[in-house]
Amino acid sequence: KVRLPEAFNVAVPFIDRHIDQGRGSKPAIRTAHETVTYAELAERVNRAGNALLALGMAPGDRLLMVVKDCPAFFYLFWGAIKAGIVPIPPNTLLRAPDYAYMIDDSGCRLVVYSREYAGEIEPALRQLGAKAPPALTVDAFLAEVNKASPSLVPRLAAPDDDCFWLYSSGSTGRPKGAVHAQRDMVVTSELYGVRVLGVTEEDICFSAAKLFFAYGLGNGMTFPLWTGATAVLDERRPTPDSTFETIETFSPTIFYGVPTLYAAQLAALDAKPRRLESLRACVSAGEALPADMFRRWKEKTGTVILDGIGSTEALHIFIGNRLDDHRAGTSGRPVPGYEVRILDENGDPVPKGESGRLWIRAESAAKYYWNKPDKTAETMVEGWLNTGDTYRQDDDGYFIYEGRSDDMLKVGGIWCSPVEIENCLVGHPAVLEAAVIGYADADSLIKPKAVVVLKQSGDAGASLTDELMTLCKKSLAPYKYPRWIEYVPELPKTATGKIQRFKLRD
Ligand code: 3SK
Repeated sequence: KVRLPEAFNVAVPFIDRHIDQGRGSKPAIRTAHETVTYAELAERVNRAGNALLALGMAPGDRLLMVVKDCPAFFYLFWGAIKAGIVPIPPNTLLRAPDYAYMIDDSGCRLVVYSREYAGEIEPALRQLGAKAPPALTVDAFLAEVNKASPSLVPRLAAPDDDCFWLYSSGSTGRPKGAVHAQRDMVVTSELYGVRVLGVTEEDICFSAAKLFFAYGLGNGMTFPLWTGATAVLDERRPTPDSTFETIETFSPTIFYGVPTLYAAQLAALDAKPRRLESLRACVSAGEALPADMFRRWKEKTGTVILDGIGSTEALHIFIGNRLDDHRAGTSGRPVPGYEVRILDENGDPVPKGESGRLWIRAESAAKYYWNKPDKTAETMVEGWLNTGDTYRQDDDGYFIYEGRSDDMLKVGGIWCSPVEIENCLVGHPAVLEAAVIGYADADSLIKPKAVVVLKQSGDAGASLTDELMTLCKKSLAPYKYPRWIEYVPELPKTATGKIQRFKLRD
């Protein structure tokens, strides 16, 4: 168990502690535009907390922060927490209706957004009309920060008190606000960051997975701040070129990616070698890393990729490979401090080697889903979390991912609901019905594939396929569009009319 005082504020050990420990002049954050020391970070966090209070927020209020990977993300997140305000950083790739839903569902008192997202946030606010809370851009917020006082007394809380939320998507229905407690970031940073990865203050951490993602939040913010290391932030869309350039410029010691990016990086390394020798470890999560990719990366870079599995609800990786204990093609073994069970449909443990549903018990687990008691009861049972993943263990105890127990897909490491893509496709006048399934691409990574029934079968053709793909790209978060569209005369269904996606997968 991770021990914490009865009354504390988690911003103190993550931010202020470093000043007392003599790290004031050390870089906490580096970007292509600026370096922020621990002393500057502590001061700006205080100013940000004071600015939020001056803008009318009170302890317990929620702040929706749709912010790119930049130092202001840190100021807002920690300033809110230090002032007792609850920050909610959603996925920044969503569309206006998604944000309208989250603003309304969370009852947030303020929205702060990077100006790059104005094209989605402003229509979301307009859609809410009189119900919309005040909103301002990060630039406008930073102007308030500059005017605010540099000292802020931390608002005391218990380790179990609400601290921040992350929205998690479901196979049907709307995203769920997973409510995390003050304790949770300490637990993930200590159990996975320190005890599995061995992050120390000597490390320089670069996460291509963005901060809004639970995986990126740990990799790129809480692990470096917990250990007094340096976080490298890159606001650009992660591509092989952008990530290699960042690695060559800042010499990180740990790089965190997802399999889709590692696949693209491997292809780029075939064309042009890059200087990656600063890396002592690479980490992957979001979807299972194919064994072949692990081998090719090691061959090309000399570094291993430590694959692991985590969740928004658990906050970070709970089963993972380690530098001194890894096996390609597996998610590794349970992170010390996490309990893991594979259960059959009756809730009994399966014999070793057999597949079943993965349940975990985690001190970092979300307390509940906001406003969703039924979903909370399904997922969080007597202290255990139902991950929704099917797993088996090999003879040596390594965990092997076998797929989802529902129809959800992970695309580039981000959850994607087939129902949402299907709803978008049936919005096209030529489409009668659609089913979306995961389909493996040339790198064995899953992408959405649509199976479509048309109103008039003669309409199928390349131009309709282009139209449908464009419609999805425009209406949905861009990673969700179907990479392939197949036309069929009818879809397999149950007697009650439910689409049997598993039959299409087979
Ligand atoms: O997808 C994962 O494996 C993951 C890992 C760490 C934190 C969050 C998630 C969803």
